[in-house]
Amino acid sequence: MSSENPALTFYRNQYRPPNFAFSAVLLDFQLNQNKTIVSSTIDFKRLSSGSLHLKGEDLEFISLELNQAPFTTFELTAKELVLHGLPEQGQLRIICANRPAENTSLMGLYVSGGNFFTQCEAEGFRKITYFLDQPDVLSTFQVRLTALKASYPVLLSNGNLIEAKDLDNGFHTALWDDPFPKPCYLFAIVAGQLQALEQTIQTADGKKKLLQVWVRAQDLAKTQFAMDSLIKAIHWDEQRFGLELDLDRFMIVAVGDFNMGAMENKGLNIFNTKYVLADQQTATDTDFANIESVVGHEYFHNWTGNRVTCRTWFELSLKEGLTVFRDQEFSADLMGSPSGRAVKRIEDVRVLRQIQFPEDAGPMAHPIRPESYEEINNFYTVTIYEKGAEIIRMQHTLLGEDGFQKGMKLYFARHDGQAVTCDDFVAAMSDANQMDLEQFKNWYRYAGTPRVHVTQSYDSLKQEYTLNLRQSSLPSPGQEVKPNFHIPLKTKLLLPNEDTEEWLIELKSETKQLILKEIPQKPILSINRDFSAPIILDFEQSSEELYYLYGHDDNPFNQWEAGQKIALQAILEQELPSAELVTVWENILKNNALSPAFKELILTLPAESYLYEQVASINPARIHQSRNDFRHAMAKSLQHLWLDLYQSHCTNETYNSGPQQAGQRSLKNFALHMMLETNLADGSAIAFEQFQSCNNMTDRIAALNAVVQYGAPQAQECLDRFYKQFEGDDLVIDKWFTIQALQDPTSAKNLIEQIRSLKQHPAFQIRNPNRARSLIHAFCMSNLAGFHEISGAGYAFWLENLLELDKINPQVAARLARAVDRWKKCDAPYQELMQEHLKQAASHQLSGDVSEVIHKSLT
Ligand code: B3K
Ligand code: ZN
Repeated sequence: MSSENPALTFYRNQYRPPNFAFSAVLLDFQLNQNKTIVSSTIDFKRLSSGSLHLKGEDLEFISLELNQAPFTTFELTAKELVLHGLPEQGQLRIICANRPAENTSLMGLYVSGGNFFTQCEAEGFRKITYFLDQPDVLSTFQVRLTALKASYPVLLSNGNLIEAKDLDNGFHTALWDDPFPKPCYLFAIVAGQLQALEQTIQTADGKKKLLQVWVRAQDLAKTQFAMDSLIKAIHWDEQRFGLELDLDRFMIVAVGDFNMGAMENKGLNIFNTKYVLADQQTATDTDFANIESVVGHEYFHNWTGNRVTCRTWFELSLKEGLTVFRDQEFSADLMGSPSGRAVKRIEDVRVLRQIQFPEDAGPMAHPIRPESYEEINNFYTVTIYEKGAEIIRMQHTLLGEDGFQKGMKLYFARHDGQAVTCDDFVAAMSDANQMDLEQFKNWYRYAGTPRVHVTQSYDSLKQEYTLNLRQSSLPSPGQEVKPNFHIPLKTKLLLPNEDTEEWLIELKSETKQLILKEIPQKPILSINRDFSAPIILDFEQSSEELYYLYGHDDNPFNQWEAGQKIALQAILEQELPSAELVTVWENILKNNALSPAFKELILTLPAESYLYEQVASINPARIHQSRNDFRHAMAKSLQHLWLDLYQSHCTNETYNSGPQQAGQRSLKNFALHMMLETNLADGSAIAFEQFQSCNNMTDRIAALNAVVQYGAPQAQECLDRFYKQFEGDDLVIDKWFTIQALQDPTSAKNLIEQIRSLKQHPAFQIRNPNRARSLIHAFCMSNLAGFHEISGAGYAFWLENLLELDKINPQVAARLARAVDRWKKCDAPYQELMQEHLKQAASHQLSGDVSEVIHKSLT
């Protein structure tokens, strides 16, 4: 059954090209927090008949002129300014006003920390001025900013600064020019009290480029890592993709109030402070890695997104899937070794399976190129991004690096400066390589995770090995039956004492049988190596074979995967680790050829959200308990190793966040947690000591987390000291809230009451998205056992906060709305309780963002 409300829904097949082109736009801003006046001068040309429909939201209309004379044949509604009877070409001048200080949605022009910022993707430009706010309208922009100099000394926009001067009575003005035609979603301005870290670099063609990272003065000391990441990204894109920076100046600006991670505005990227500011005292190794990857991601958009953009928002994965693939490859290359690359791959697949697989099986499931949406902001999802990246990765696997790069060259040769579709991308890949990718495009059209069922047999007399593959798919919303997918499976038959080759199986029909001859002994199948296809593998491999793979697979991803399967089966059967498993763990931990980072991943158990996907009906408390029991038994069975592991991975080296040191710290801190898990007498004392004496945030937060999670006697003292030490440092105080939001409900007393009182803490600011997410979203979406409390108290907390947030910021609220979307898959009484709370939500006046999620969840 489809859950669409046709009155509110936009459909991909209803696309019509715009009937006007806007060649050049001049925007003039008189910046004032209470009321900013925007005057927009647009050179237009008619492309086809009809009136011109300009979008506009929350604007005060002031005046309209055509060719410098008043224009009166227009209609004004709450969402549109419609101009009738326009000539073939001419110039429009529209003056309107908006109210930045009142804008809590953080879309359009808003104020954060006294400075002005904008966010236009996807449809925020219409909150700044009336415009053809859609990505297939490309114009050159000139932007004049005028403001009081003392309050707003810095005035930034896209492109090059061509004029800056002082005016009378304390005002000043700046004029910016962006030579590249762009859609309005890539427009940005920033104005206020900011300072920049600057560096000039030379690109491969010998040109000098000015790079700047703009932040508040007090944050300047935390910008070097972001700058270094930007420089690495620029060089990497030149070397691996042959793509150069096309502007003389490239700026990153950090803002504390931001709906998502960052935004790729042309030449003026705006970032959540979380993905810019870092030093060893305040940022963890993971924070550093995320900064590197997000800085890379936004920079890579300059080609994949900005130079070639999307024709409509249905094509969002054209730029997002491709750019995530590029940032994943950037981070993997920077890991500097094949084992580092495998660690990165495992981390990416974990995210996919923990977050995207549930989405793909739930009521919000959608293809990476959706056919319809109500609110486009709800489609900035792990499906569009992370599954989108997997679909690019599969093309890379099918074509190889050289073939893929040939496809990219053709894509840019054909489409530079255009707004195009996913079909155009696949056509470039296909044409450059003479490979038929027609069936492959089903990955763009259908939602849901395909399953591949595997059976095998071996005939020792004939020395023949037979492999049978069968693909199948479950229905998704609006898609009952699905065709076959083109599935690339990297495969190898492992034969003890023999070298064998990996090859690629392309499963295109429903079933496929492979008969391999001259196989001297029963092989062990290693399939979907490196997770070459984003599928669920249905393969009942014997435990003997799994253990062999766990011990010997030369593909580190599949080695890790075998261990995950063994643990997963045991946890779901409510069993404890077998003696055999403990021996494998010991061997892995003692194997010096394996990196600490890899060992830590090997020991990390499958996440609860992934376990949820493996059962027919979810009992959150039971899954939590059996996972905890398994972890406890693991800690006990290896307890003779933890202290030594801890000590041998402590380092005196000068801190850096690179993969070697970060891996050592992650394994060391894992061992620390295991010491507390087993109640080893000195575990909490060691944690306390580490908390006090460590020189970096990774170790400090790990120690704090350990004492809090295990309810050690020092927990409250550590929390208090941590708060005092970092009071006023927003990003660190976010961590302080999150640690408490993620406490294990089986050991924390009255967890929901604790969360409620944290909401009353003076440092809690619901209007700040990072802070709201650090407590509310963290509890409802990442503390599954705490949230799914059997009385339904977690759901009541969810509902209150959903309604409160929706009034302030619909996008932040709509993310939270997703917390109960898998209600149908849960046992009683969880299911009924969640449904009841969803119905209650639906009975309120909701934003379009939240309403879409709630109604689709209920269908
Ligand atoms: N393109 C932006 C996301 C905008 C989200 C709008 N709701 C960041 C990124 O993917 O790089
Ligand atoms: Zn992106």
